[in-house]
Amino acid sequence: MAGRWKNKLRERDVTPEAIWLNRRALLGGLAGASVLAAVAPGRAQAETLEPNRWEEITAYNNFYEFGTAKDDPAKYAGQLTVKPWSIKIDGMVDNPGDYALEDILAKMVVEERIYRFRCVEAWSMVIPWNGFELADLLALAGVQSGAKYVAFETLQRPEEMPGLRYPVLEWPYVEGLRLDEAVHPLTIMATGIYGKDIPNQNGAPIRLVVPWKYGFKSIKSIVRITLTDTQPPTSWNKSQPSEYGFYSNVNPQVDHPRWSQAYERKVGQGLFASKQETLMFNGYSDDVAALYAGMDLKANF
Ligand SMILES: Nc1nc2c(c(=O)[nH]1)N[C@H]1C(S)=C(S)[C@@H](COP(=O)(O)O)O[C@H]1N2
Ligand SMILES: [Mo]
Repeated sequence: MAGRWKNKLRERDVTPEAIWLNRRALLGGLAGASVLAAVAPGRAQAETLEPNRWEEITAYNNFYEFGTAKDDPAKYAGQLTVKPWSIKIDGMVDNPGDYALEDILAKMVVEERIYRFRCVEAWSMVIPWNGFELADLLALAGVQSGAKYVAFETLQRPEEMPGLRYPVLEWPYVEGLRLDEAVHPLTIMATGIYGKDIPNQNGAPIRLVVPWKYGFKSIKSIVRITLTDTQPPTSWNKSQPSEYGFYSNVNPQVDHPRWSQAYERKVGQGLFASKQETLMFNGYSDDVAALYAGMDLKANF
C-alpha cells in the first residue's frame, strides 16, 4: 500500500529503554526523533504519562480464565502453554486457515510492520506495547467485500485455565469489532510489553489492544478470528446486556448503570492521588471520532 509508514524494529529487539515512537506523528508521515516534539493535544495524555512499571502491569490483571481476583492471573497463568500457537482465520476471507504465530511474526518483521506504542489502557494502566496492526494480519487473510465485522475468540483449555470451572462468563471469551474499527491503525495485535514477550497474564502470546475502548474489548490469548456480515456476540454483553454494549467506547457521558465513568484513577499513582477526568474515546478523539460520525453513542453504548 502506498504511503504506509514502516520501521526497522524487530519483534525480539529487547531495548526497554528505547525511545517510544509517537504513533500519531508516524501516521502523519513524520519519522525519527523529531516526532517526539510533535505531540498533538488530544493525545497528550498518552504521550506524557509515564508508563506503568513492569511489576504493576504484570501483577494486577483481568483474565477471568485464571480467576476473577486481580492477582489470580499472575498466580495461575504461568502454566499456560503458549508455544506453539496458531490463529484460525475463517469466515469471509479469501485465505482461510490456521496461521502459525511464528509465520505471522516473520512476515511482519520482513514487511517492517512491527512497532512500539505507548498506550493509555482504558482501565488504569499506561502500557508500552509492541506488536503490529490488526489490519496487516487481516490483509494476509484477504478480507472479502461483504464482510462488516470481526469476531475474536480466546483459547479455552480447562487443564491450564482454572477459572474456566466457574461460570462467571460464558466460555470461550469472545469479542468483536466493526470492520472499520478493526482496520483502524490504532487497533493493534500486541505480542510484547517493554520489548519482551507478552507475559501470560497479559494475554500471551497475542492479544488485541483497542486504545479508545474499555479494557474488556481487548481480548487476550486469541485463537480464532472470524470475518462476518453480522454483529458478533461479545462475552460481557451476553453476561450483562444492560451494562455492556457492543461498542463500549470510552464515553464519560454514558454512565455505567452502577457507577459514574466521568473520573478515573491510574494504577500506581496512589490511592489518594486525585482522579482525572475521563476523556472521550480515552483521549483518542482526533483519531477515531470520525468512525462514529452520525451515530448516537448513547444508544450505541
Ligand atoms: N480472554 C480474556 N480477555 C480479556 C479479559 C478476560 O477476562 N479474558 N479481561 C478483559 C478486561 S476486563 C481487561 S480490563 C483487560 C485487562 O488487560 P491487562 O490485564 O493486560 O491489563 O483484558 C481484557 N481481555
Ligand atoms: Mo476491564
